[in-house]
Amino acid sequence: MKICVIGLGYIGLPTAAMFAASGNQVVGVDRNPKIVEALNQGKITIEEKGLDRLVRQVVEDGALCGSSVPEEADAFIIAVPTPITADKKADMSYVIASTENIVPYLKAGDIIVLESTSPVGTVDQLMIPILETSGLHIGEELYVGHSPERVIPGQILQELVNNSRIAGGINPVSAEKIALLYKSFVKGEIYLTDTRTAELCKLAENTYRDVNIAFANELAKICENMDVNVWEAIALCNKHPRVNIHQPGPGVGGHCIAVDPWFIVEKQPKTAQIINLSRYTNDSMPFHVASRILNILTGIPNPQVTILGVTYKPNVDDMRESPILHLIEILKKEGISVNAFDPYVKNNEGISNDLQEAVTGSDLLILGVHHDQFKNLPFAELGKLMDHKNFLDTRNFISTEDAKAAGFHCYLLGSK
Ligand code: SAJ
Repeated sequence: MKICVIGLGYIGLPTAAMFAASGNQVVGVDRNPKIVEALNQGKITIEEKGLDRLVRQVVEDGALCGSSVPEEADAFIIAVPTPITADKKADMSYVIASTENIVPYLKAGDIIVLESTSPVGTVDQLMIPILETSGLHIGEELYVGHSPERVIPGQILQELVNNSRIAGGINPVSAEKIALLYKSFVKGEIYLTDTRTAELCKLAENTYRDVNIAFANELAKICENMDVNVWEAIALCNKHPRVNIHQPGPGVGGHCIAVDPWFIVEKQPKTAQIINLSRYTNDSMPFHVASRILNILTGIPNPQVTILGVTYKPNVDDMRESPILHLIEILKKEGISVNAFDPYVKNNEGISNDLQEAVTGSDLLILGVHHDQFKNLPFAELGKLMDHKNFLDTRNFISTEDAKAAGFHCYLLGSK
């Protein structure tokens, strides 16, 4: 099959490479010429385990190439961003533009799949009217639907193949055609449904996690007030066979969990109460951590802190919607001087790759993200470089024995 993948980001590029590696002829389309140029040289512009090798291979084999415009194909996959506006509404402009851009290249028999996470009704209310301008009959000549991915950054290639996924069609035959298309590389089960259900499922999956994390974060605040260690309490609760409380932390980041629940709230503002409150609860966490920090720094003139880890989750270089970036902003507004250190974030002004330099003169070390390499921090050595030896762990990641032995005062989010 010839497949045109529109959008070569975190999802589009790996998906394009997978289709190409499984016997299809794939054109990856992106409006960013740098991404297209790099792809045509077999190079990638994002970091994802194993992706560089796979892309190099399929480009060398002639199975994948980049282009700035779509081409005629048997299937079109739209994997463009659906960001959120300042007033928490889905910005569908990229989906609209991509749908319009493929219309001139459509022919009878083509399959069109929206992969981008989108509000319920996007396929039937937003895309179908545009696709109808092709003059082709929707559901009979054009097979249209939504098949959202379920992959976790850092394990995208493996999860693309092994996870089950949903194929939602505008009619049953569309769902079947979409499922067959993805079966070229998906080994997991593919479940057929309609487009609206598929759209809702994707949003509900990430909202499930957001709501559960909000519950954990609320428990963390409660425990701080009640002299209970939330981490110990959650671990013990989770021994119950039907309880699975998530982990508290400095907030929720990433391009999915911190965004998708708003797509439900936008459409159902009066009904989506728990979802709405959970978003606010998780967004409140950087402020909560900042208030703990201000308390710890009480009495220290011109305080300086060092934050270890700024990405939105551990062991990746991705800073999208990172709550730590938000925390840094809040602290700076409070007049605190902030150094940030992250071994994953390269060539970024303001984020150091030199731990010693980042802690020198600091009054407080804050663990923001639990990258594996932070497990054994050299507290004795770091303490010598600091003005005051304070340590705040927002992830319950570090056993504080070494820190305490080196003279640090240790604090933990979710504990007094
Ligand atoms: N987090 C917590 N406590 C937890 C778990 C996570 O505070 O117990 C925070 C993390 O620190 C991070 C954020 O939540 O800031 C999100 O991280 P994540 O690893 O949970 O999720 P994402 O955004 O990387 O990927 C999610 C996944 N969705 C679910 O697990 C339901 C993934 O499967 C989706 O494909 C992806 O969103 C997506 O693209 O929608």
